Amino acid sequence: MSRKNAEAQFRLLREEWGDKGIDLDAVSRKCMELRIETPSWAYANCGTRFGLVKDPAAPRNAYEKLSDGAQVHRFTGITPAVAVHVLWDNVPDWADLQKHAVSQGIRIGAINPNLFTEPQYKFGSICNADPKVRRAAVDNMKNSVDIGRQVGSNLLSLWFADGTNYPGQGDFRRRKAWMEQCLADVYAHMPKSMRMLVEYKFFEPAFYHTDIADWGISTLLTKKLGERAQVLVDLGHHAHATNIPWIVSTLITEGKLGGFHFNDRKYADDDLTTGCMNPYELFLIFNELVAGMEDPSLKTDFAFMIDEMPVIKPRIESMIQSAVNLQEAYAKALLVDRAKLSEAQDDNRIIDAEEVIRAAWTADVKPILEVGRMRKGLDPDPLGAYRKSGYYAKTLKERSIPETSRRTTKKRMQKV
Ligand code: AFD
Ligand code: MN
Ligand code: MN
Repeated sequence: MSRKNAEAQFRLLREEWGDKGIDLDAVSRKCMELRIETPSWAYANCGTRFGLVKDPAAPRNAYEKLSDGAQVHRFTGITPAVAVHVLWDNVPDWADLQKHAVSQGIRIGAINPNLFTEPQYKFGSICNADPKVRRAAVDNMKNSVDIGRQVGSNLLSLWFADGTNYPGQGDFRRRKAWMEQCLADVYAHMPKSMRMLVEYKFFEPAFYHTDIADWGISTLLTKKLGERAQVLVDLGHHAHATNIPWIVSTLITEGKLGGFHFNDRKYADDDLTTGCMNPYELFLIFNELVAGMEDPSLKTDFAFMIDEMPVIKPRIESMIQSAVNLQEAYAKALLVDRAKLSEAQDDNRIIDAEEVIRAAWTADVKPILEVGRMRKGLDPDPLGAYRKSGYYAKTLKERSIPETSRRTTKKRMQKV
């Protein structure tokens, strides 16, 4: 839509929603105040267990991943941080990597230790029967805490693949005790400014049981650890038909909603573009978040992160899509007339209550976001603006140099 049309549409919408007591200028401003982290691993060559899908322009190291991540923020204005995965993004000097990130207009976000790739974790990390492996996992997490200190990141994001594939393989009670001990050890190592987010996942890679399988165990663990341990909700980590908006609302009331790994899925943990399959559920999640944020008695410092593997999509474009889909869900949730909703709920007027939700869900929020971007000096169409920037062609040329000379580049990069 042209800038002029966007502004004209916005004026009409502002009148319509103004009559309902909703300030569209504030909605537009809040949508540009969203802060979402994109994951470094989304930019790199990635794949499925059936093979790697290579993009000749894919970043070759953590520096280039952050440069790519910076493009998403450059055009959306709402993704100022990139989460790192310590094993996959390892660099000799993390402070130097942070300097590079800042030079690109972003910063390093959540620190993700890797507790599942190395062979030593074959039978688990913090639930491994071998105390030496549990020790290695704890040291790995403490190292991530120290990296967080170095780069000024206050988020330690933990996901464990620990579980078993067969009945009888593991002792559930002992595994839970080991887990609690290891996490308490790491929690004590964190500076007061840091939060630990404990992510659950109901299956995969373990196929009989997963030690941190659902929001219940994550809540039990984080309640025992303390205030600065909270639950991380990854949208792809639930059995089908789970009511995630209800989980989100329940965690908010307990002060235990630490944040999200946003993505979408058709079947399992597919890590597809956020909002591509079930945008209504995403909106209903944001409806609970906005209701929580509007309640002064609740602590609502949520860490919004994307966790996706855009295997067959151009990676930067896919991240821009996800960021925009999140922004749209948030804009719609801000349009919910909460007073009207609550009255209808109290009177059991089910259809009226649903119609309040649907009025927000069916609103065209594009002009609200476009005007929000223009007011920040951004192009109203982030995807189109990125495509016109020529960034992909530039990196394709720089990075897809023939194998022979690539070695020198790699050596040069290692000197960095
Ligand atoms: C995998 C896991 C989990 C974790 C992510 C990054 O399923 O979502 O957060 O890797 O470590 O997707
Ligand atoms: Mn995740
Ligand atoms: Mn996952």
